[in-house]
Amino acid sequence: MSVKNESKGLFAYFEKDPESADRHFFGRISHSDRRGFLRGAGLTTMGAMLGMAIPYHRTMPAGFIPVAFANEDALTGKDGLTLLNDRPVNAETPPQLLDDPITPTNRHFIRNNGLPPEDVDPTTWTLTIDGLVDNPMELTIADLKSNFEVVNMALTIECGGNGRAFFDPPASGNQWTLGAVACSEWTGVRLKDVLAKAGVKDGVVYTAHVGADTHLSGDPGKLPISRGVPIEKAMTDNVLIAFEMNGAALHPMNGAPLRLVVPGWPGSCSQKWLKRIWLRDVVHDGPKMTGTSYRVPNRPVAPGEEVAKEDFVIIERMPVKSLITSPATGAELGAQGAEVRGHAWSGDRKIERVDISIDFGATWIETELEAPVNDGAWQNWRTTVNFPQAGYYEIWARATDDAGVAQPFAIAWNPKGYLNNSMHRVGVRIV
Ligand SMILES: Nc1nc2c(c(=O)[nH]1)N[C@H]1C(S)=C(S)[C@@H](COP(=O)(O)O)O[C@H]1N2
Ligand SMILES: [Mo]
Repeated sequence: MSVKNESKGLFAYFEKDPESADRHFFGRISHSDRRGFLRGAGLTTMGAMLGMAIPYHRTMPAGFIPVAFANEDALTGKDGLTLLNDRPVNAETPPQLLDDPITPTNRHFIRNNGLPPEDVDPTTWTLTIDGLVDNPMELTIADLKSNFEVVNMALTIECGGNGRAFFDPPASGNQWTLGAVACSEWTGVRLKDVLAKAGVKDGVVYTAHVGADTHLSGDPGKLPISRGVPIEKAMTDNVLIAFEMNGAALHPMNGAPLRLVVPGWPGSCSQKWLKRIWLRDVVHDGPKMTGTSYRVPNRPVAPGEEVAKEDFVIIERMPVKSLITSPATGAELGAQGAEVRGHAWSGDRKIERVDISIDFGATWIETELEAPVNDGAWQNWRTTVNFPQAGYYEIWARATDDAGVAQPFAIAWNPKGYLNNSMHRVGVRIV
């Protein structure tokens, strides 16, 4: 079923394919001989959405959707996201809905490679730390909270494929435009503190992350995705094992009850529904670590060029980029005093300046740029613009980081459509 660029009502979605809708939104499994009943996490999710328990849930049929949700969007608990794919669920946020300095949970994009787990009870959830450690550990969320310092940090997560939709020739995969990026506030413990307690043995080079989601095939022996990071990255101060998002429980689609957050690196490093971190003496080779996944050619290539597999390298930091969150494309504005604002980020570097242009790049206006609230958070910028006369204008934004690297105008094409950091352009009418 193709649902690209369509935001569907929950009812429409359930009418079309009630069983898969059930599975995706509430984790309910129906069997051919027996109607499945909502239980565990699915029931918790539905209850949370209703704001109360459902006493007669046992007699609620499969594919049933409470009438109280009549006006809910297909993406429950999310507001205004565009659904790019429904199996697995992938949804991005339009730029103008990313206007907040810190991204609210209902505006955080969703990128799933498989089917989210059904049982996400935070009281029984455990995280295993094993592999090349002195003391393998199995920790509950309560253990994490009581044995390690709990920190709050605003951290940017961007999918490696954000911007893929603009590639020509096109690259296969989710056709993300601009909105597979967010900067929420996460509460958790530092990965480095947990690894230090476990005791990192000599010879460790990489982490390996395992989540509780199911492969699309349903095969319990297959992981949908398992990535890792070099141990040096894992031991930095802003890599968190998070159990809260914006001061509340994680959203089920954003990894409840526990996830990694590795800011500035491809979102795929930030394992959701986190169950295990395994330390290895080789570069991790789990699903979506090998081949051409989250990799780019080791040299610039021409659009459409074939690249040998051995010439692909693992993506580490994400490139310098900015987003204009106000005004939105299509806005009608007065000529005087229009505020232009947005965010900028650059892997694990800081942004030094953000400039905008209203004359197709001929001249640039430096904006007021804020410092990040902490290391790993995007930076907010704004300025006020006066337009000389009525008409159509484009506002372009160009961020420059502290290594002096600025965003390009054109996309550096690569076969899998990663790392598109070309400038964001917004078209406005001055009336
Ligand atoms: N277990 C698990 N973790 C995962 C994924 C997944 O499919 N399964 N997707 C990854 C990818 S590719 C991205 S971009 C981020 C997105 O995080 P979000 O869905 O909370 O926005 O989660 C990452 N963590
Ligand atoms: Mo991603």
